[in-house]
Amino acid sequence: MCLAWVPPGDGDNMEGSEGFEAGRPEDSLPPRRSKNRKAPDRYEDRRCAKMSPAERIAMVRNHGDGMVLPGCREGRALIKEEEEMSKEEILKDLKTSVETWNIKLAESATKAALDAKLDPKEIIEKGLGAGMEVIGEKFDKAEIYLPQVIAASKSMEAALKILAPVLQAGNQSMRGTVIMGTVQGDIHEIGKNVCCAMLRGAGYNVIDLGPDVSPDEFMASADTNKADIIGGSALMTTTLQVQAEVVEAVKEVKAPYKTIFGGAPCTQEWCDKIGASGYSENGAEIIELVNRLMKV
Ligand code: B12
Repeated sequence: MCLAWVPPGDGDNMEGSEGFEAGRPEDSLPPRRSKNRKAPDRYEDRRCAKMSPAERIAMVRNHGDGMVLPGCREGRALIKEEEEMSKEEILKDLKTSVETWNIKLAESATKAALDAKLDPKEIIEKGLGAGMEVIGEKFDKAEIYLPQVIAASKSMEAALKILAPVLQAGNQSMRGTVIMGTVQGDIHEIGKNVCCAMLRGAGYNVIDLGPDVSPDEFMASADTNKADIIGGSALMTTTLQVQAEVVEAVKEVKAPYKTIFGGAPCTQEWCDKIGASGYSENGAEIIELVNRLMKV
């Protein structure tokens, strides 16, 4: 009796299906049966090897992880590749949206990035932030002017608005309170907003005082909110000095607040010099910095 032929819906163990497909007479043992796998799946398995990459992707997508054939495994690899590609494309769109001050693209690319489960940190740093870097360079070379920079920052802000609730979700237990603001005389807010979003995402209660914040305003808010840390952003060499004044204000009344600073002209050396508690170069590192200061 030859048991080599297995009708669709009866055989299993489909790894290397050639024997199965050809129905070799020497395969005299009945194929192993599995109660877990449904007949139509096995039928699809056999078809898998003959499919185009696109068909394999569709097949694996329709069947989840139930597939075992090499052809279908390849389908999974193709899906991964496709996802990687679309991730790269989304990051590129995010960067382009800021670079070309396209608010609609910034919003749609941010939503697409969240749908594709990109890490908000990556969305900000590798996508939107990369676009803002280009804007900064072009502005420095006088290739673009203030109106374009304002337009670019509006795109960035529109995207950050979409990310804010996502960053805050799931972080009910607050790790500490941080007062953030851009120092007096300085209206640059984008970097400070990025830092606020990052810290909120990391579970901190962030009170954002906005731009142009005086040392007294920082102190008053820290007292009212029983803050742990005061963070001040300065984007201009002329406003850097206000960071030193914030440290002085804290020291003057021996307040327990730690002070952290950042912004393009700010450096670790400057922060050491003025006696600040910490410095971070970007929004990703600010989380580590604050965790360290809070001993989290
Ligand atoms: C966008 C921008 C603007 C926008 C700001 C829009 C807004 N809502 O914020 C607008 C068009 C309004 C603007 C106005 C002006 N700008 Co302007 N602007 C810029 C530009 C191009 C980009 C800044 C930016 O947003 N970067 C992107 C963010 C994500 O990066 P970031 O700010 O560095 O923040 C990161 C880190 O620094 C760090 N960080 C930031 N803050 C903090 C805080 C803490 C606590 C920590 C720990 C870390 C941290 O983390 C952030 C995230 O990664 C810079 C050029 C540049 N290369 O920086 C010039 C620049 C800062 N501007 C400049 C100038 C001169 C001006 C104006 C005076 C121009 C004018 N003639 O009116 C006015 C400022 C008026 C004022 N009183 O403030 C100069 C400053 C020169 C200097 N060294 O003093 C620069 C450097 C341009 C240049 N090369 O001349 N500007």
